[in-house]
Amino acid sequence: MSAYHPLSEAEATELARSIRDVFPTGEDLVCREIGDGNLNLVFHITQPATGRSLIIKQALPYAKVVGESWPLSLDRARIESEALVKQGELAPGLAPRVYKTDHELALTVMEDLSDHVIMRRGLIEGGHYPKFAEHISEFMARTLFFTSDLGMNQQEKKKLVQAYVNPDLCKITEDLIFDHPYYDADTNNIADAIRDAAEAIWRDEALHLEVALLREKFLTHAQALLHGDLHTGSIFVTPESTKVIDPEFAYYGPIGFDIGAVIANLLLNYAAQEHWSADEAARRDRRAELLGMVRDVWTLFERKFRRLWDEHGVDRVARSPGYQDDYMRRLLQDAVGFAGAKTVRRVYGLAHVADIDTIPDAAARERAQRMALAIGTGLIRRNRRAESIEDVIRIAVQASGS
Ligand code: SR1
Ligand code: MG
Repeated sequence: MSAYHPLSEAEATELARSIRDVFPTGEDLVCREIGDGNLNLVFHITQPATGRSLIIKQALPYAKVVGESWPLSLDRARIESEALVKQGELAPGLAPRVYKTDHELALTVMEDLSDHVIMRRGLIEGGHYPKFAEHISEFMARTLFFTSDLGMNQQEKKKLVQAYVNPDLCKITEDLIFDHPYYDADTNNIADAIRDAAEAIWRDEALHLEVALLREKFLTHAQALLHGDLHTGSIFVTPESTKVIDPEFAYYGPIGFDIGAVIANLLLNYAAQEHWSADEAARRDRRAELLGMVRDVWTLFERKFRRLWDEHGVDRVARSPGYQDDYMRRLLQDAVGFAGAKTVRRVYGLAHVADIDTIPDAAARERAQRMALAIGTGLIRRNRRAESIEDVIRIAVQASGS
């Protein structure tokens, strides 16, 4: 196939036919474009006769959520496919298999995970994922440690920093997470009912200082190769399995950004329980479960990251007494701050979350939005003073009034 153009379903089918690992026989294939994200085309191709299937993800040269007026580099598809392969190597079983990449067509052919559910949908529908914290902490500890100066040769790391320079996608984050929610930007999408809460945030200069400090870390702190967009829409789950997808925002950044993304999205669902739990008792139980997941994600991550450091640390300086403790304290504080910023932007920034937006009852939706903002701003205010993951739990419990 030739130079870049968005594939038709017929072209996607032809391409799929060449993936002999998945379709060794010539029976008919059925293709559907199922992309419901913000940026890309996603083709789901099945072979009804054998039950085999795969996914083709193709980048568009603009942000689908906005249109052609927002151009985006196709190089993000190369970054995504290389990150998928690297994450699959570093965290076996926790990323989809990649069958083929085509940089010219800006696409990746990968494992179909339709036997899993997107975690955001699973949580909305009340699913239980008892192994999630174990899996996601493993994914983050291994991918972040082994791409950092702690876990790999530092000159080789500089080459990776270069390979993963991702300016267009970083710019989306810089604007939509660290800038636009803090003034009356055109991109914001603010429900009338909570405009007063957004305006209060626009006036809060102490909060703006904390966000500026977090943004500085995002801009300058090339600690490890991040996933870069690790929300619950980028994670497929079953009760037994977890697969992390969509690392198109991958770049070298602060480790706490990925951890904060996971925590923020659990807390957004926590706030959304204003609607999704059937009654007060169910709500109390579900929220306790979600906070247990938040606690476990951090606690297991910390334990695993420290163990990797002790067993695989690459140099002498990193064994300086006190350095590991200081580093882990800073990771926690960064994670708390980034979790806060990621929570706020999902309430009235450009891209919201279905957990809250699909709440049909206006009053419950408004309560959830206000609660998420209270949690998000609480985390941002706390970040540099956070001492333990219990600080996060306390802020969430206080915001829910329970
Ligand atoms: C224009 S893209 C909007 C958001 O979708 C992605 O998942 C990222 O979180 C981005 O900020
Ligand atoms: Mg995505």
